[in-house]
Amino acid sequence: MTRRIAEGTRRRIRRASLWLGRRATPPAAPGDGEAPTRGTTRRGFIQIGAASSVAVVGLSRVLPARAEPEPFFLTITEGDVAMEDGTPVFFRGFRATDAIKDVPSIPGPPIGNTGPGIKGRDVFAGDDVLIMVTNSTPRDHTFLIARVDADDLSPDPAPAEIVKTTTIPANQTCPIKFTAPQAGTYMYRDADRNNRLLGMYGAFIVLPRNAAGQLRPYDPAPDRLEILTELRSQHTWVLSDVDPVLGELARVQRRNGKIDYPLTKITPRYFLINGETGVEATRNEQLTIPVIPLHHEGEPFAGVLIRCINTGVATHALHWHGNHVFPVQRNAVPEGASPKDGKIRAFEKDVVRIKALQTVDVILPAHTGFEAFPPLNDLHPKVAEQHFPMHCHAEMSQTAAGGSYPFGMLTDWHLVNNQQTAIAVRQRLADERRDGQRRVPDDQVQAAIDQRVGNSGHGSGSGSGDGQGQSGSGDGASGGSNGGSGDSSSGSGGKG
Ligand SMILES: [Cu+2]
Repeated sequence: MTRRIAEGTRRRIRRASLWLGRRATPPAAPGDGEAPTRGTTRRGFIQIGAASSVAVVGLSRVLPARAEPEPFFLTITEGDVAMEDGTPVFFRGFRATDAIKDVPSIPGPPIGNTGPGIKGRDVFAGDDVLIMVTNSTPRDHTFLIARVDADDLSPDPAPAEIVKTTTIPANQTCPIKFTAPQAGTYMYRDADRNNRLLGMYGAFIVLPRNAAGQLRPYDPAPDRLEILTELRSQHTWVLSDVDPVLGELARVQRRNGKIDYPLTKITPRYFLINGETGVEATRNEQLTIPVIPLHHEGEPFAGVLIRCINTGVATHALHWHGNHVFPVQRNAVPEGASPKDGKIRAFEKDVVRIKALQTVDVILPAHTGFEAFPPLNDLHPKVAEQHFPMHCHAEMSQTAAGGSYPFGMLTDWHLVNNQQTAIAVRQRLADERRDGQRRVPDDQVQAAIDQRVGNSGHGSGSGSGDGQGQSGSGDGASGGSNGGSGDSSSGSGGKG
């Protein structure tokens, strides 16, 4: 499952080395916290860039001299959010203070730019950051940003606090002012575990200060893995575990800031990426889904950065079909020298394990898996667009509500032959997403329910393992529908 780059094929070594350098770099000019040392402009991270020289166009912003920071505004609220199967789940969470609807946003509004493109205001390492947190609930809450590398199970985790746990009293607004830490992927949250599980979290993204306006996860330094080419885009995946029972406790304990519900009782039933699952999570090209123009022979190596944040209590194991990924940063710490032999390497991973409260940033290369066959060429039926799933390998998180598949922690990624196709694919996904949000006429819903009830109405409790024919004919509706009743009866036979 885990291999060093150096143990792959010769071609893999050559290509991977081109892209993820393993040599020490000359020391970077140390950031003095005032301004980027190279270049005077900053820009939001681009959605697609054919080459970095092209990519700079149009998105430049001039760095102001150290002025009072423009605040981010968050409001703590609560309310029902419908899950994929229609179940309303009660959440405590954050929303944008100027949001029109007073319901929690799951995940909370990001602080910083989550990408792709410009999705939120950039925060650079060393910036002054001001977050105005309004608590619109009748109970106290807390606000915390901490680098965590112990998981939630340890009795007394000792996080490195970036923002110390700050109490936001009921019905009050508190300014949270701090200096942005080292570049990386962080989470803001209520310090209380149950409040976090109820939805009180969001992404906090800090960009490197000395990357000369390029999209990189961190500043270069001799003791860090060197990334030789700029990344084509970045994405942020906020992973959520949702336990509706905890939500029901919160619903009836409005004034209680800390709900008494031990970790041993927590049973998440919904698992989300950026608040979504199912078909919605495979169409969200605005936020979640990389649509990556293929890296062509002879071009500088290309990939996208995916920042994964586990807000839950379960350990998740993300698996990208179609290619492997390179974790380059964990808990906002770049991959560095191995304590065993002092060497700096990138590990190529099929599945990436992310424990509770951890963040892992991976690079997904913009090429087809090297073992893929037949090779991609002009005769290949998928030459213009390949599309692959990504899902969590932790078994319970592949479903919703304890068994509804595939409504778990999943999404897709697409590899396309050029930028024109990338634009077309994004447009198609956006169209499908809009179509999927249209209300289905009631008679069609009823017809679907009738058909479903008919198909699955095989007799229960008979325990007769070989009564497939009878079982099939017992399904009034499906028995009459077509000759395929054998399919459903074999399913029920297997169950019996
Ligand atoms: Cu898999």
